[in-house]
Amino acid sequence: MPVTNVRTSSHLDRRSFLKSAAALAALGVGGTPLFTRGALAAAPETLPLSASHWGVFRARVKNGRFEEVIPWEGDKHPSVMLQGMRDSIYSPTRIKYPMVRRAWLEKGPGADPEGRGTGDFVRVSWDKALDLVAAEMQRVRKAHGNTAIYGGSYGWKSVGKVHSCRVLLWRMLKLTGGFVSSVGNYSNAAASVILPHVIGSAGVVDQCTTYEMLAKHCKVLVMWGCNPMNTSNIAWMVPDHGYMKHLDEVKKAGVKLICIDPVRTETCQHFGGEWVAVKPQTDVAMMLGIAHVLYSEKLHDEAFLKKYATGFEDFRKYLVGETDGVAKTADWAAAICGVPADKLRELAHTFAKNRTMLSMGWSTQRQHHGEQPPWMMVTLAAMLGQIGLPGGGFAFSYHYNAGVPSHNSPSVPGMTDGRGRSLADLPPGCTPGNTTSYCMGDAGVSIPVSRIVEMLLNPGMTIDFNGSKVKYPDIKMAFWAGGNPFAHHQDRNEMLRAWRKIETFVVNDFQWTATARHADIVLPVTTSYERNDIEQVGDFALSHIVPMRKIVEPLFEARSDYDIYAGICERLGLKEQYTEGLTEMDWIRNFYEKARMTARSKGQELPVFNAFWNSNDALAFPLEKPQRDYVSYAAYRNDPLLSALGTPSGKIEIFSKAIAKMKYDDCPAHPTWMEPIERLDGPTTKYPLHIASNHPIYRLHSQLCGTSLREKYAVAGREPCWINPVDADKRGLKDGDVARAFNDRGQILVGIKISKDIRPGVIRIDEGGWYDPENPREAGTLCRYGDVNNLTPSVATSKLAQGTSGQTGSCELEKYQGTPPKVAVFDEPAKQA
Ligand code: PGD
Ligand code: PGD
Ligand code: 6MO
Repeated sequence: MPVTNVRTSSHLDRRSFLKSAAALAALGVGGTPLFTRGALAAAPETLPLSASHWGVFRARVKNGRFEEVIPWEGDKHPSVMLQGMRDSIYSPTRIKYPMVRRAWLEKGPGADPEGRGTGDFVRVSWDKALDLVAAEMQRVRKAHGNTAIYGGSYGWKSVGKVHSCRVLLWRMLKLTGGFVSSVGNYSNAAASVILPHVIGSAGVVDQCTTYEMLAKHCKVLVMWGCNPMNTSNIAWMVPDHGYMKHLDEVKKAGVKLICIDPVRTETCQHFGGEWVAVKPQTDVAMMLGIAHVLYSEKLHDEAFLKKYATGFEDFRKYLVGETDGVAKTADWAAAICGVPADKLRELAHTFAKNRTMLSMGWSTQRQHHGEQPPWMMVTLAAMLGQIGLPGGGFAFSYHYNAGVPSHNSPSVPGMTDGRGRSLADLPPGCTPGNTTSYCMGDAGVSIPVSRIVEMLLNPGMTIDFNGSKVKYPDIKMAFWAGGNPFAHHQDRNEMLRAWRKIETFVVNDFQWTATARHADIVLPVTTSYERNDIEQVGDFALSHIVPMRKIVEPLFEARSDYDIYAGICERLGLKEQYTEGLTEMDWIRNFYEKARMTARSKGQELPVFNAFWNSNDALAFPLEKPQRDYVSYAAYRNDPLLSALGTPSGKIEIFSKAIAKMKYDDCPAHPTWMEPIERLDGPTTKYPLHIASNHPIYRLHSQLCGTSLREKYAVAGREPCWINPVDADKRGLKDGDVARAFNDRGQILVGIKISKDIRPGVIRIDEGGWYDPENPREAGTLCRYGDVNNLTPSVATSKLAQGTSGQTGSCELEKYQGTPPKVAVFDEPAKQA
């Protein structure tokens, strides 16, 4: 295989790094030079290097066509998802031309909103499409103001510092007047709002104690709804997949793995871990049961709680039932969580007697009252008293590539939405640094991101949000780039009805997702393989800077988001301000040069831009001992005064006065078990099966659903539904059957996959399946492919975080009788003219 001999940072220890540094110094480069060895000899141009959410790769190109994906030599565990990438360029789901929904084009904004999703589009020229968008933005702003345009545009887009389409959209919307934006995310909204009250930081994207330290010191690693072997396959930037090697080191060291999860995960199976099949959404009760054992058997660390935490006494009263008359004993917990009381007692003893790391993923906080599980886990870890010790404590990001040590590298800046604009670009009357919403360019309104449907349905309504109030604006126009709300948002049918209130919906994408199909104006964009960019490798590893080289010329009439917004700005006389006169390559060079300056302040000398770019190779950075030996909260443990936490008390807050002051009925001032609206065997739950809508193994959400990768997992052409044999037998279901999953919110078809690796009473239908309505005009219609968000509720986690509860929800399942309808969402829309 004609590959460049790249030395990855994971192989570049300090000694060899210094050796290669010396070699480069001999070439006359000043400072500490940084380059992979192979980079000095230019790699063959026929294998351009680029990067994606699935990893760094090389592309074999023949006659202008991307023929083969070759995983990068530096990626020791390349993701199978890389093999789906190519198809997103060439599959029938590719959007070829600018399209406008016929009713909108002929009758104007707001016409026949029920017709969205019927696929009745008219092809228009780029000039016409951009004229229409620019004019519609002006019409809406003039008639209703900037707060009538929603541009929150949540989504995972593609990687790359320049073509960050969501930021590019904001840049355009700010420059042209302003818009309503969003705060938070669908991933970890509840945890990232509660944890600052508890530990003084968002926690969810904090580096964790390195795997190397776990291998040395940890005895018990608890994966609490946490499956790194699936979810660390991808990254927000570019995954390094270094976790796999490290996980194996932990396994080899003999660390005991306990997986508390309704699914026996890949991680659990790989480790030969112990599977504790908890009932979903009952983790807080389970943890309270364990906490009660610790407390009643005096296994908790009083000295730690006294020195490093506040509020244990208030929590203790709740734990033993002094406040509500219910002692949260192991027996009490077992009746709720389905794990026998003896097992809870055993877990309490195991945790207390061994160096234990409690590692939680994010599914448990994407649930009704999702603020409570992370808070309770910190409380449990505080009771165990091992926080800040090597191999002990709690963590919220092992499933997200953390634990892999961070390299010493500069950060590469990316496109901004215009906050840093120059004086000449500021609106009249503004000076730099003036942060009023007018000068900042937005409309001064941001909603918690998952409240979009509630906002559309309730203009003028005021909601609580983490101690503040948010008033919903009245939205007439929405613009989306880089996200798929018709996959990611909950309660699809409620959403469909709400969307009818929008007069104009513009979507930029390269594939006919359900979102694009429900748009009024569809603008075809380039994939990241059809443009140049730059990115960093490893969200935590930060091991390389990678040139993302264009692999093929844009197909059909696709344009980059950057060019599209520049075209809209041109129509409004703002093109120069938008582009600052810079081309794609100018921006890439600019961002690289800024990283080069930052590196200099670290005593590192990066190659000049042309050398970097033309090397067709990734630039590697060194790994140093302090990063390899990182132990989370060690600084706090060593000096709680000097390294005080960012909470009001400077300590871990088991009771939060700040939250107490908010007086929310759904988020009390200490971790509390509260019944969710629905749960398995819940007191008021109507449907018998809990739906785990996990993150897919062969997709990133909905990305790659429209590709040939589907052949690896689809069952009878539908999204798979994992079900325990006990539940399948009860319903007469067999492997490979098509079944209808339904509840009061919606109905979908799925393909049955019987597995003992899922707990009885729980089915698993992964999020991100493309929504394929049988009759798009009718809310509640059957989804033919299996978009699980037809079944999930849109209820917020609580007034505190207003996060999504996508992992809440229950349904029933029945064998589909007759011939199932054909799946149509992976073909081009029906009536393009
Ligand atoms: P993606 O499929 O990544 O999903 O939801 P998100 O909307 O992020 O969508 C990205 C879209 O951007 C794709 O349509 C892709 O084609 C497009 N795109 C990619 N690159 C570009 C580009 O350069 N330009 C433009 N214009 N478009 C581009 C994810 C969200 O789903 C998240 S993060 C989570 S954590 C949630 N998880 C769950 C869950 O656990 N359970 C349920 N029930 N629901 C969930 N939804 C949430
Ligand atoms: P999930 O798959 O939703 O992933 O990471 P997150 O950790 O949220 O859930 C993890 C585990 O929790 C699963 O094994 C599930 O069975 C278990 N679980 C579900 N409900 C419960 C419960 O009530 N209690 C307990 N104890 N366990 C439960 C999400 C993260 O993954 C995010 S936010 C994004 S945006 C990325 N998305 C993807 C992706 O789409 N595809 C892949 N391959 N990888 C991803 N990584 C990221
Ligand atoms: Mo997410």
